[in-house]
Amino acid sequence: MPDALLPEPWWEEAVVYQIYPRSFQDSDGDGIGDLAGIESRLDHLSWLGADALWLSPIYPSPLADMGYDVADHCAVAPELGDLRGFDRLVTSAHQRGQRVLLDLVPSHTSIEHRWFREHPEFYVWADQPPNNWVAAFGGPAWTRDERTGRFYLHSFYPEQPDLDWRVPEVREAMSEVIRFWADRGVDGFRVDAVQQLMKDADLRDDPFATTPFVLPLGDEYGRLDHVHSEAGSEIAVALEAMREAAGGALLVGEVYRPTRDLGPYLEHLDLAFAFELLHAPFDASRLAEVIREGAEARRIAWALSNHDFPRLATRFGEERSALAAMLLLTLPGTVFLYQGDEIGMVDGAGGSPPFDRAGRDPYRHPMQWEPEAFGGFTTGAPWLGLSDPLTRSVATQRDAPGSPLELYRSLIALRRDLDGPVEVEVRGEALEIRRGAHTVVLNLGDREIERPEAGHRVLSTIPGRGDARSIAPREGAVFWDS
Ligand code: TEU
Repeated sequence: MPDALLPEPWWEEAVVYQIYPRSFQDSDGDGIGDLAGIESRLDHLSWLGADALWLSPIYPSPLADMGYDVADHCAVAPELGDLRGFDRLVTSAHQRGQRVLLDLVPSHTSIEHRWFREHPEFYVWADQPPNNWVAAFGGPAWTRDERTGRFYLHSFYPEQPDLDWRVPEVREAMSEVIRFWADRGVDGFRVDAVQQLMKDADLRDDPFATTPFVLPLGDEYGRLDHVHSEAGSEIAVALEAMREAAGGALLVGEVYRPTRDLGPYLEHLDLAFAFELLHAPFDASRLAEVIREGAEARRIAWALSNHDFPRLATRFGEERSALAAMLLLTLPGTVFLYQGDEIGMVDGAGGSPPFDRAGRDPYRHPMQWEPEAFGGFTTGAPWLGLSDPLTRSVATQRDAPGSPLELYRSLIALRRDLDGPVEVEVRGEALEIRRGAHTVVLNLGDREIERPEAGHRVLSTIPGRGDARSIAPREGAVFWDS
């Protein structure tokens, strides 16, 4: 069927809300967020206008990588709930018209997964480390297994051995996982670390990097140019298997590569994140460049933050975060929001000792619902202390003009009226985004600038601007040429 005759997939213009399950809402007072807690907060997503939710991993895990070390792909971690609770959550979300995405972690398992003991042939082994590859968070990518004396490959922590996707039984096992959840009504998957699925068949050394990678990497990882340890040319073999198992369910890839490299992934995945936007400095020319490139690549999932990187409000400060929200939510295509960004949550202190060895606790603090000590997140002792619930919470920002929450909600509502492809232009320090009859002007500079002649202001990041004739320093405004 020609593309034009196909019905638009549900995710085409969707706003997907990322939930970090341990930190969203606790329902039983153990201090850890859980599925029943998430279910009890679904109305927040409806009120905000989100179309779908993505749950970071909910599976049993020894938590070496906070759930991205999966010990059983077809179960729920006991502290988060159980399969019946999961089914209830899916039903409740669907009743509200919300789609549910799970996090699929196909490139590695936990070292405690039964496959590692029962099916060593699912993993990549060598008698001695065969190359210079390093793990994403530092240290060698090969670790000696005490039982066999042989070395296994791990792209991340040593507790996360890499699966070998060249092995047909691995593809079949992971396809079964996909079918298991799709049969339970899941609408799609965010696919973790896709660039690490297929490596060089001959396990050749990575050369030293001569120029910095387009995206930030850990110091040690960034020293090498990952031409052999990542992005293997046979990626289609892995992605085809996933596509076949997923059928029409959404597959959105976390492909940590520059936008220009996404083509081969998008042949099988529906969407891939534009990490260049997430990491772009807040500078009009660079933003214009990454948006144009993403729009050209099509089928891009736009996001400005997630559980791996410093929070938006910490990176940009309050005023510029409002501009960033306006930018994100006026782009065409699928948009992902990370829980807490809608109330301007900032990085917290992290655990002591830290839960995550790579230092990512500060981006994973519990959601702040109420202006009270534990933020309405739990009645017990929170697993990770709250950051600043007395300063920022959903309850105090709801219906408060000028609050980040009100801005997010208005932007999502306005988003429904935006149509047409995106045209971006840089005007001095301002970025202008045109979508059909709407023009978005983000004044990133310190000087007042002229507003577009036609149309009137329908939304501003600064309350009380009415239809003022100029655009204030660091104001973002949307104009509608009716
Ligand atoms: O992240 C892996 C990933 O590809 C990058 O986002 C990573 O930050 C990059 O390689 C920088 O070196 C995913 C999850 O989002 C993360 O939380 C997990 O720790 C990781 O996979 C391993 O499963």
